[in-house]
Amino acid sequence: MSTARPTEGARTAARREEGTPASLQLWTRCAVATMDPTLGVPYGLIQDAALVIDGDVVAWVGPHRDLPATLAARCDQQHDALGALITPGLVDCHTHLVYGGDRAQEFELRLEGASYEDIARAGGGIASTVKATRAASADELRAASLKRLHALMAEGVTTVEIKSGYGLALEHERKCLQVARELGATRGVQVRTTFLGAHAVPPEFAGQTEAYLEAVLAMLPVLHAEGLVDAVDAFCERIAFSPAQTERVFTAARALGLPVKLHAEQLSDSDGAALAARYGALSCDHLEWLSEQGAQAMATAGSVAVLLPGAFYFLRETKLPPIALLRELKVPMAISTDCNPGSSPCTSILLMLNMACTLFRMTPEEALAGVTRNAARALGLADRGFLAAGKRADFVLWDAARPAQLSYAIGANPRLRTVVKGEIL
Ligand code: DI6
Ligand code: FE
Repeated sequence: MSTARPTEGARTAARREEGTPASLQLWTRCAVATMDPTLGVPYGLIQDAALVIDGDVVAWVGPHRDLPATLAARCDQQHDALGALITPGLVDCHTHLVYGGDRAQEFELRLEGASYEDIARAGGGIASTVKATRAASADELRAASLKRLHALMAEGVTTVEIKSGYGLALEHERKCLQVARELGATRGVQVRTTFLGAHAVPPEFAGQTEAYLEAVLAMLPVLHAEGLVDAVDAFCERIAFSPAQTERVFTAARALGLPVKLHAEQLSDSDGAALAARYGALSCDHLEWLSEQGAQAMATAGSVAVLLPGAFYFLRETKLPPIALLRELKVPMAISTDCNPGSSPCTSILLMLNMACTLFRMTPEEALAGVTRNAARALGLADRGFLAAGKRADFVLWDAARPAQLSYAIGANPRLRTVVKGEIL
């Protein structure tokens, strides 16, 4: 994978040390959908743009005619984008992509009439993936998960969140988080890991949810001390953990200084979003059954609403998340694949853009903000999500005349190139 050739970022850093002027990249003949909200135009779109990259960050972006001559003179690498559309690197902020096996058989059962909840209650569902994940070696998990990661990257994803939650015992949760971290060493992508020990009750704790919760609370500090946890999540639902149990997980996260997120209001209204908001949650995810109070609590706390059209579609849900309410309350909305074997076996972020528009009636601009600016915010990453001076130089060149084409086409992949931290992949 790696060659002896130093990266652009490394070369720039070396030049800085030598005291020579830094090497700057200049990208021209492009339209840039910066997604910068301060520009006050749809998509933060700049036609006939120029983009200047200094090492691994954006130095300047704006109309080409406004590019300062002194800055242009310092650009020693010229890139002709040949009319491409440039967007920020895409952020998939909610995935469970490290798992063993698949659930095609359960899909067949559901087509014969069994519901997702029926299957979960009968010991299938998440439990069957837990069995396959525990049985898989780290190498097997890595190989299976890498295919899914590559599929996301092929569509311009440069940052991915990966949750644990199919191990449900210390050694297996550790194995999954380690695999996720190792996937983050793949060139061209950054991985953030979330501990989701409170995803389901494993078979050895059947009927003893409280006892399993104690085990989760014991795992968290260990995995955190091993440097494997960026955030903590839980599945607050009648088939999973109650609000009171969820709150214990949040208290433990807070004690370690870790941010929280929540699978909330997916199948019923458990008032999880309001609880998560009280803990300053980065995001509340799913939210089909979100109440008005829940949405208000999220607005006050500044939590992002992560909407998952793949799960809505695949489970054939009919209750839509309250998009109009979230919009009215100015709750930032993100979109993600929820890549997982049970409710969203999906590795296409572009398909999610389309479904966010067709199923959820979001605008293409909201959908794109959902996989850039707001998705970065859902991960607490202030250094990316839109293109402006000082932000990470993660961006994608697309064969598209206008940004709406990214959510309009079904099954197309107009990606031309990806640049991560200033390095062209
Ligand atoms: N909600 C979901 O949609 C996924 N996890 C969760 O808490 C589904 C997980 C699965 O069915 O394997
Ligand atoms: Fe999920």
